[in-house]
Amino acid sequence: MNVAEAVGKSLAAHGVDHVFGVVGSGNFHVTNALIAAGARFVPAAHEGGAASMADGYARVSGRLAALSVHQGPGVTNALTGIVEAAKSRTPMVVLAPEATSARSNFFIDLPGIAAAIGAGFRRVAADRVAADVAEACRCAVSGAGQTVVLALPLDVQAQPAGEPWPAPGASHAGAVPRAPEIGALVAALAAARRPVFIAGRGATRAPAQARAQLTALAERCGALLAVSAAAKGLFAGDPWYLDVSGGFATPLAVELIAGADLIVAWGSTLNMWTTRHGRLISPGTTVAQVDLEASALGINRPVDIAICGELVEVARACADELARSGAVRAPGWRTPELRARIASEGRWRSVRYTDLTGAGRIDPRTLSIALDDLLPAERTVVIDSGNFMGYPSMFLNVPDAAGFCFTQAYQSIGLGLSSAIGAAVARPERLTVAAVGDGGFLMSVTELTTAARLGLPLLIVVYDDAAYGAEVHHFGPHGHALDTVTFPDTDLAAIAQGFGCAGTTVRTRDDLAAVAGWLAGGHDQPLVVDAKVVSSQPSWWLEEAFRGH
Ligand SMILES: Cc1ncc(C[n+]2csc(CCOP(=O)(O)OP(=O)(O)O)c2C)c(N)n1
Ligand SMILES: [Mg+2]
Repeated sequence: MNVAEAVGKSLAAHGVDHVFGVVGSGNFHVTNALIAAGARFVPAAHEGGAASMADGYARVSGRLAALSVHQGPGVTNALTGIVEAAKSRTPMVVLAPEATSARSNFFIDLPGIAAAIGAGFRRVAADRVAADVAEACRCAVSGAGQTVVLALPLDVQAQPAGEPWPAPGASHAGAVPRAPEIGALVAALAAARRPVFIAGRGATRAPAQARAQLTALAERCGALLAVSAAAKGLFAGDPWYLDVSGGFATPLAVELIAGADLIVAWGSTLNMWTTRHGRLISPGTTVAQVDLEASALGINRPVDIAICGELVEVARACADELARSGAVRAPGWRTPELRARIASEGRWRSVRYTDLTGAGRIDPRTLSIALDDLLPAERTVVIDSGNFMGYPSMFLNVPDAAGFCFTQAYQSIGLGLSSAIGAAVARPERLTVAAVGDGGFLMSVTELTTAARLGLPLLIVVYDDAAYGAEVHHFGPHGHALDTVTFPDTDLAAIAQGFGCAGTTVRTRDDLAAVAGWLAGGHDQPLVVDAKVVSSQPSWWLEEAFRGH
């Protein structure tokens, strides 16, 4: 067996069952070896698409994903998607062939690139292939997760794999952390009258366990439940769930979070998005943070109680300790009145607004609410970046944390469509809904060919304002010329049909009958909805975004 074959076989043995990519000479053999070992290869049109597909697949399936690209330009084409994955700590291995001679046209400084984007790096050697692959996989899946570039030097790939296969002792087990000191948090939980839990991306690594332990602890101490946008859906269906804290928070969530006397962040760093630049947390509120990584503690704001530990274990230990102490406590603010308020005011669709639909354009709120009514509850919602992004994030319900894929760690537009394709591959039994802007859509439109070829149950909703709306709303009020950020109207439904997808244009609520028909028809062909949206209003979440630049 040569090195390329051994790498593929070894990755499959570590649980890689899907590999996304574009095949060239440098990754031909390793990709085929993965397929021969049982993995499914999903070919993309462009490496940038493949990277986001692998990222979306890993996020939604909770499994280790692989990306396979050609050396040099294959790697650089994929970079933006890899950066998003790396910043989000997506467990992903990038199979990156490496031209080792600087005289090769394909040469790039691969370790330098990995270092520059915050990805892990490992180079396979012929005499220790299985151990190198095991180490890359271990780094990818352990702790908070990591995106790892696995360099496959071209001259090494063809050599015989010198090591017996599989390597003895290869294991995924990470170091067992010491039980953290939880006394201060238990005391704060026992004393609090209006606690709020905010769960973040760290809680989505093991969402079922995190939900179970956090809701049990919240019930014991009368806490309300919120999430950062990255963990939207984690507590779906719980009567004390306030949905997202931050830019997308409902007025009721804002009121209650600001009224908390204790906020506990579980796997959330309480960044500027989650706290509206700190304004959501009132002065005098005790703030606690639980995180697997010591470096994350207090990174965005000072915290009164910092605990480095696995949040499921910490929550369980806190609940045990509160039970042991036998403290009988008042329900805090878990009263029937507040429960009724959360039921009636806790979702954006119950907040009144003036419907601006007219003159051939639909109000994006009306569009989103109508879609929420129309689409099956079992859905995966994937969001691209742009001015539009709050509408689907706020108005589309999701069934659980895996039902929401928010690729915003790098704030890139153009990743949403491919992330959605990966999500749909991960959960084909659920309808996947990609919500994108027209700018982001056109940036990634080439992957419609992949969506059509795979016959995915995928609804692509384009919030089409014929502009880079984010820039229009940011610069327009200052009187700047906007020619560089507005486009002529484009018939996106016709473009979709050209790729072999279904396509329809929506200008009014009634036009959504085409979506209902597509849903009823079994939807084995993706549908692109070109929703010509009203764009007269800037979004408040966008203003938050520009404050963070
Ligand atoms: C790759 C990339 N290029 C440019 C930007 C800057 N940018 C942020 S939002 C935006 C406009 C996006 O337009 P569209 O997808 O139509 O969404 P809209 O803002 O109109 O709702 C741009 C260009 C970015 N974030 N990422
Ligand atoms: Mg736009």
